[in-house]
Amino acid sequence: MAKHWLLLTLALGWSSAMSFAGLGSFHDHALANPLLYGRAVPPPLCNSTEISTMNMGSCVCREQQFGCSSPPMNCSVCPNSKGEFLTAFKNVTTCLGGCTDREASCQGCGLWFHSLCDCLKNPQWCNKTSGPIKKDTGPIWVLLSQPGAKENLTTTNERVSGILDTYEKPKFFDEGWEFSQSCYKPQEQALAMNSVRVRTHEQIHTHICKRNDAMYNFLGAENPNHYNSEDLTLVSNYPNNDGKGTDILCLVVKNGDPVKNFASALGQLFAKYPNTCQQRIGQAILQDKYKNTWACATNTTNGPLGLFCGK
Ligand SMILES: *[C@@H]1O[C@H](CO)[C@@H](O)[C@H](O)[C@H]1NC(C)=O
Ligand SMILES: *[C@@H]1O[C@H](CO)[C@@H](O)[C@H](O)[C@H]1NC(C)=O
Ligand SMILES: *[C@@H]1O[C@H](CO)[C@@H](O)[C@H](O)[C@H]1NC(C)=O
Ligand SMILES: *[C@@H]1O[C@H](CO)[C@@H](O)[C@H](O)[C@H]1NC(C)=O
Ligand SMILES: *[C@@H]1O[C@H](CO)[C@@H](O)[C@H](O)[C@H]1NC(C)=O
Ligand SMILES: *[C@H]1O[C@@H](CO)[C@H](O)[C@@H](O)[C@@H]1NC(C)=O
Repeated sequence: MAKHWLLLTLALGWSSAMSFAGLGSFHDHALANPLLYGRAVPPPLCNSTEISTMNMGSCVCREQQFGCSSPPMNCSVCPNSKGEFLTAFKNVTTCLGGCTDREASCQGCGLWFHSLCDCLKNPQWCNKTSGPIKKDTGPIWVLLSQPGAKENLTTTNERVSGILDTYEKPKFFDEGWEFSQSCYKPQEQALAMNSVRVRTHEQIHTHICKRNDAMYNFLGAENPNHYNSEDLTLVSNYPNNDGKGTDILCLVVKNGDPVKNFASALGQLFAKYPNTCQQRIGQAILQDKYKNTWACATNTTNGPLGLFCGK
């Protein structure tokens, strides 16, 4: 079957082959050719269930998509001081629950249907994982490091949109943050997970970025003894520099050890600040020059990347 598909693709070109499968407009010559008709059906595109179960032996991954064919969503963020819900525009058609098959042609699900799919299908691009890439086993964490990509990310085949999915069942997501810490270089990089408000992909992912030197210097000057390794504590010295008043709240782990409870700590933060705008919360990890590892939540308008990632 794979051979037939290759030959068909070579003979007709991709778009005709797609039409043949009924996925595009129909071409008469495909029907008229008895050799092709009813035989070489191209492999289907991987669906969400196949990706989340790593059951991908007979499907192919989508190319990158742009925009979204169905009307994109305005996802509600949180009420402003007048009680009006604000919205964040997304290239997806559902705001909660991760990527569904109906969103396969949406840019905001490209991380799931294209990047993660490619990674699971091509282990040479996906050679750092928290477990084997094997169908119907439990979910794993993976490092997405496609050759030529301008940034590496970590993600998982557990289908969840992002940060607010992590704290109610924190074990798996605490492990995800640990996995991410095994993928970055703390001497020069930081980790960051965007808020609901600013993220552009609706599949959980952590950015591995060059660290922000201003934050590196700022945290290096903080006294770690004013913090603990369990709870996110308000950094009272942090300048509210986006003009609207924003907070960062951190826990710290000493001696270069990994943070093991970052998703759990987010749940404790929400319990302590029940009125916080959850859709503005982002999370990030950065190690200072004394090898203290700072794990922080932010509620800045533009998310944590601008604060923890540099250029
Ligand atoms: C996903 O694809 C598999 C294999 O083609 C199919 O059996 C399954 O029904 C599909 N799932 C959905 C939800 O369409
Ligand atoms: C949505 O898709 C369009 C078209 O590719 C793109 O220009 C825009 O930046 C995307 N918006 C978001 C929020 O991802
Ligand atoms: C999203 O919001 C924009 C700007 O407020 C509006 O023009 C657009 O119609 C909205 N789209 C949907 C699908 O609600
Ligand atoms: C992992 O993938 C990279 C390319 O992304 C490659 O250079 C490297 O050799 C691979 N390592 C292993 C152990 O396969
Ligand atoms: C991504 O990760 C790979 C494998 O660890 C590494 O070789 C590559 O330099 C990284 N890319 C970036 C942009 O950091
Ligand atoms: C972060 O945002 C500012 C302003 O938008 C609020 O004043 C803070 O209360 C808020 N901090 C938390 C923890 O919710």
